Amino acid sequence: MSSSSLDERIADAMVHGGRTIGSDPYPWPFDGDLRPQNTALIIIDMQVDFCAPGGYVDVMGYDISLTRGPIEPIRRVLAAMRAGGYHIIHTREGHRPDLADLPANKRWRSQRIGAGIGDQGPCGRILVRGEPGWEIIPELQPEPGEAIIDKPGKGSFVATDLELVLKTRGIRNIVLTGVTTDVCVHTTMRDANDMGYECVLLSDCCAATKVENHLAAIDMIKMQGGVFGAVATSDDLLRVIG
Ligand code: C5J
Repeated sequence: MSSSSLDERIADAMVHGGRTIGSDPYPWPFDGDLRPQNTALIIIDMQVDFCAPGGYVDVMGYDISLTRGPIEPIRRVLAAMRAGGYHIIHTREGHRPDLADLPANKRWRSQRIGAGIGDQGPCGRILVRGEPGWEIIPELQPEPGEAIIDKPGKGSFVATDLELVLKTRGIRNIVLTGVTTDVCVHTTMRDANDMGYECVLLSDCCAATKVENHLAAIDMIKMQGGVFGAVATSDDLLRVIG
């Protein structure tokens, strides 16, 4: 780690080809150090259970046209970041078939609304690893070499090796996409931010099961000068890296 001051390092990054994207409430990343080697795209939970007919979100009665909205923008960002040699990470929310990692309260709450996690649904057992509903949707299938993080919770760090993957690969900038903005994406962003990662959320590459929650979640990020990081659109990113 260099002993130079933060201001010196930021000035150095800018002089040596520093790049930022147009984002709110500050140009991201904060120090202009945006490179394929230190930056990952994380695509959160773009699974059948969250974005396809017969999945968990559909069974709960929410409108999957909302959670399907980010598919095309994510596809464009994914193609550009793959082409640019950036790190690509996918996550999947799901539980062991024996449900040993499913907290009783999580199961109870889902059963109460008729979408019991672990129970049989139109796409197999809901949110259970290996079932058709748990698979990533065909439009955003991972390619060989891209890390897939299986998580039993809403955040991507608890009970996973995501931190080890990020550290091993030298990643410190994270571009967040996926569903849902207010639950798994936000939890992951908050945790990553607390761990010192420099995060940006792409607003059109995320969605919630309620538009107001999506908008509120975006607003929360931008408080206090960017309390959890920054917010941009896919076009803002593609203009710089595309
Ligand atoms: C939820 C998620 N909403 N992926 N999961 O239960 O956001």
